[in-house]
Amino acid sequence: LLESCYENGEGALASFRGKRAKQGEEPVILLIDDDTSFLMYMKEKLENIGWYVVAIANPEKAITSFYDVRPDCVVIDIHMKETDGFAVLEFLKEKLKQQFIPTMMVSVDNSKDVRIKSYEMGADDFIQKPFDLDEFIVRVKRQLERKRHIDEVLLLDELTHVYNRKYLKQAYALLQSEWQRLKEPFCLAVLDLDHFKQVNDRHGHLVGDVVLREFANFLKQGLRVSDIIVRFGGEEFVVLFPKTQLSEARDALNRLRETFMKHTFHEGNTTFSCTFSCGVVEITDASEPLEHWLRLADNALYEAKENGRNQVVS
Ligand code: GH3
Ligand code: MG
Ligand code: MG
Ligand code: MG
Repeated sequence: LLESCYENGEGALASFRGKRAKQGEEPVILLIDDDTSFLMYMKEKLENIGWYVVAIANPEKAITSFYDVRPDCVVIDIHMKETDGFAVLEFLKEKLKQQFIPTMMVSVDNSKDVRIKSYEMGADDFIQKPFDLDEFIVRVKRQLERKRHIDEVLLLDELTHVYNRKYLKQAYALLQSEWQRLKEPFCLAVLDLDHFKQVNDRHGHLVGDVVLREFANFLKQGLRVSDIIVRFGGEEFVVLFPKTQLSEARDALNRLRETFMKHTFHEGNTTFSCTFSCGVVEITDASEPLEHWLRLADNALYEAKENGRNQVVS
């Protein structure tokens, strides 16, 4: 039974989803190898050090589950029964263009040709089987560090450390492909600080920056780990709410709005507060481009501003 779980990937994915919902921050390693006893061994060892491991023996299943897993590193066996590891790497190439996910090839064949081909095809590392577990771990760790660094440089907003617009595109693409399978609604909100120009004019640009940072932290604390927070530009933020209906998103945003308006900022002897307005839409058809939904959310935001600000319009 265990073997068949690994074989078709279903069991591995189901338990993974359960765990991911609880935690969320630990690195996720996708192991693709036709040797199920090797997978079981590796899964146990790597989970002992706190990584999430999705171990899949069927390369095709591994490819189709790629978007669910959202791995931080992919380890691919080269010699497998049906598809070889290079074919898997080739297939992942397109997906890996959109986001950086390090790949590590493993093989009993340590010939120069196999090593060269691995690197030529874009693999980030190659390790011969059987390997020393400590060495394997340190080499995967190194790849995870590279990913974290690259993501930070490319995908995080410098001032607020939430995601930037580039990441929004990636995240929407991922949710699009999930939507194609499950047709589950999700939501998108545009949030804009009210009269933010006045904050800058009265208290200076640096205080304005502090407000932006605190607002971003507010969003992080008040929303789910799975919600995707983006600084879209200036004092405008976008939030994607996966697996969320409109009423839930609206409630969450209103809760946030009420706590944020009560928050006071201190500058010298003066204290002040700040509010935001928000437009939120439910994405009922993710085959539409991101821009379509941004436009609709923007219209709702405009309405919120027109109606007196400090409100959520859907
Ligand atoms: P509204 O309620 O209609 O949204 O009014 P507003 O004043 O917030 O809107 P407006 O678009 O007129 O002004 C946005 C201001 O945000 C102007 C700009 O100086 C400020 N801003 C944009 N980016 C930054 C930033 O990175 N730091 C600081 N301190 N201010 C910024
Ligand atoms: Mg093999
Ligand atoms: Mg504004
Ligand atoms: Mg604005």
